[in-house]
Amino acid sequence: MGARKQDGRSIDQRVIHRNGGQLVVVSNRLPFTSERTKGRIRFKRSPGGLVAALDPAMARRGGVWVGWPGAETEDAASAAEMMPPARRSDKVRYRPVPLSRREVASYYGAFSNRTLWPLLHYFLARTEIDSSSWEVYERVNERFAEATAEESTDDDLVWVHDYQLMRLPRYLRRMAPKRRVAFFLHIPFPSYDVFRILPWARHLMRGLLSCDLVGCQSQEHADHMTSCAEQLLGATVDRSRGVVYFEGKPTAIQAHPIGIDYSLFEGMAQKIGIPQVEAEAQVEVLSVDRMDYTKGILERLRAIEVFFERYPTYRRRTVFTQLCVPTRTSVQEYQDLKRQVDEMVGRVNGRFSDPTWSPIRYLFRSVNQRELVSMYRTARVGLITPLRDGMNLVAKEYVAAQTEQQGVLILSELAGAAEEMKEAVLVNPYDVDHVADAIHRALVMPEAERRSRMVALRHRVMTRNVQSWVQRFVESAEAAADAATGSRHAKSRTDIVRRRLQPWLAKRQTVVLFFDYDGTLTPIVARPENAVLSSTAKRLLRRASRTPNLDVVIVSGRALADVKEMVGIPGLTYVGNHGFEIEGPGIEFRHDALREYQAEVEAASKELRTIDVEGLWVERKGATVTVHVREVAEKERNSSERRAAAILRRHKLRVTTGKRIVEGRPPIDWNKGYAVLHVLAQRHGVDWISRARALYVGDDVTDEDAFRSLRGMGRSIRVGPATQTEADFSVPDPEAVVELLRWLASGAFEADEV
Ligand code: ADQ
Repeated sequence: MGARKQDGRSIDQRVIHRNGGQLVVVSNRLPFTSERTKGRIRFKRSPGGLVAALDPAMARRGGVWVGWPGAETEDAASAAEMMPPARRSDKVRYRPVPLSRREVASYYGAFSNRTLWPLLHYFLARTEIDSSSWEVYERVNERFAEATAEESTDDDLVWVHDYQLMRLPRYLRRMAPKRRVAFFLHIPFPSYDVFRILPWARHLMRGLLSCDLVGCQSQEHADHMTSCAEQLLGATVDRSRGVVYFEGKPTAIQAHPIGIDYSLFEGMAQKIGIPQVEAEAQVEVLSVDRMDYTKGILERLRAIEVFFERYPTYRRRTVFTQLCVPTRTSVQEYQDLKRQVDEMVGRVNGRFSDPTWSPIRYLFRSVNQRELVSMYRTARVGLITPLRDGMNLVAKEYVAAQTEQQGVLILSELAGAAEEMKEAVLVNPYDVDHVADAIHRALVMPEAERRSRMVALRHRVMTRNVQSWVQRFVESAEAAADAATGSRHAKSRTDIVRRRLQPWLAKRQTVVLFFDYDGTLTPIVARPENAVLSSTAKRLLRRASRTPNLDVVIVSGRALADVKEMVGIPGLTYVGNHGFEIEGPGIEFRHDALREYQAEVEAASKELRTIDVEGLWVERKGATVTVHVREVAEKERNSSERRAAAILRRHKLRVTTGKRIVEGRPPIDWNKGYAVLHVLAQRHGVDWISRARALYVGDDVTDEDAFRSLRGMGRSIRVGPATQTEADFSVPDPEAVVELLRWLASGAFEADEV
């Protein structure tokens, strides 16, 4: 792509941001919509909150914007025609993604707007389930991903927007595994019980979890998304950090409430000045929405009707302005809604109007920003009552334009904005009686109360503006992308395990820690005698042995004497020979099989020593014997293992294979798991479970027996890549075990917080 990208872009269009890469925004719509009328192409600003928020931020920052130009086109060439001519001053370069008539109908009209939109807004009865539109959604998302892959490099940050493109990150990750990808959902994310209704819920979740960061409008939406990841895909969740691990990769899920360009709205409001305010004095209560059923327009009109019934003194003195911007006009539901709103306005006006006054002024059109601000400025009450909304920018714009701090904001508690705008008069939009009373309360609210509420609201909208939203989101996305690559991953795994264990460990007086030796406390090395404990691990084990209420047990396949010598710390309990020998304070145990099978093990060892293969050697360990093949040439290794196993079987020993070793032990039901339970009962009584917590850390297949024995009673950690294991948790390597040991030895798990 390099050449094309360099060729197609002049220097002033290549705007570099902090990390050397550029911001590549991807959204369904480009910020303008092209229309072909009478052979000429006209460009209009795209409606809606996403463009209202991002367009000014991108214009300042620069970058690339990938999206659909708005007209149905069958190929890339005609899509390019639908683009406005580039100006040298533009900091943003646009990459059009063409959509055919059928794609617009299925991907946009059907799956995005008749399946996802209603379901994510909790309008279950309006949700349509149709697998053919899902297939088109998939294909279009893949095409957007292709265009995005072409327009970006691994230094860039790709920022995907909204519900139309939830599958895009999955495709992009496949095409460009190292791309830094973040996603922002502008609309609500519902609870698990609602989201699971979608037959494609898991696919969509996988799409989101291909990102480094997913941002939501509120903490509530982020919490819902996190539990969906956990319940639908079995992802591991670290709630305190807001990170989900899926397919070995972390995704941060965070709340990033969107803001507005505060200074733009405030500046325009100041310029408009007082005389025009007086000219527009009739306007008292204002509502501004896209014409959408989620915005609660019908319920609001009903509340206005109730208001005039209950409070007749406001007749002739109060005017409600309902400004609606047309959207999705090709979708049937939206045509139906428009008809219902028209009828309802007609009915209420017909009922209350007199020759000089009508209660509702209804405008169904887009107005320019100056007109809009002028209306915000003069309205005594901003009546914003969506039935469900991701955020709702109108509420924030109204507040920003209230430079005289005279107005009152009535806001639906079901809008994301309510999480931040607590000083508004909050209402349940379905409760029309309550809304009618709230309008009355707003109109009679004393000036002092109006001012103090408005000052607090304005301050928050000013500080949490769209510029700081972009900045914070981009920084968080970069941090999340860094965390997803490299060593920080291992550290965060250990942290997760710590955080999950802490409350559990803290519930009992005593904690019994079982550590396997080779591969757990030390890295695996070619010869067992070289597997020496690091000085840090040794120091920490010594410290753990002195920590009150900690009981440390070392469990090994080595002979008891051998493991005791390797660790060399007195006062610990040592389990050798896979559990056949145990020694520690108050325990002296040798399994009977040691004596019974001694002769067989001896004979097998002798025969094994006759295998003449370079690098193979035999270790005799009391009741067991181990054949080491790590140093055998690769091509001979498998056949040597097979020969050793055959000899052991001939001597009626049970064979286990581990990391380049073959072991023979007495064929009886005894293993590390039984030994662990024996130690617990001996040291802490058969009812140990009421007094002690048992935690086992191991890396080997023979440790799986211990994981199994402790299931439901204790906890276990597998060291190494998360393969098939019975363990509850996994950490990557012995270094991570040392980190855990550092924490455990300090006794810190007794504290409330890690
Ligand atoms: P929307 O559902 O489009 O956005 P909203 O946040 O209210 O909702 O934004 C609407 C925008 O359109 C505002 O900037 C408003 O000024 C403008 N607008 C509305 N009517 C207009 C008219 N008649 N003329 C001109 N402009 C008009 C989605 C989510 C929201 C979320 C935003 C941003 O549904 O919950 O707040 O994205 O993330």
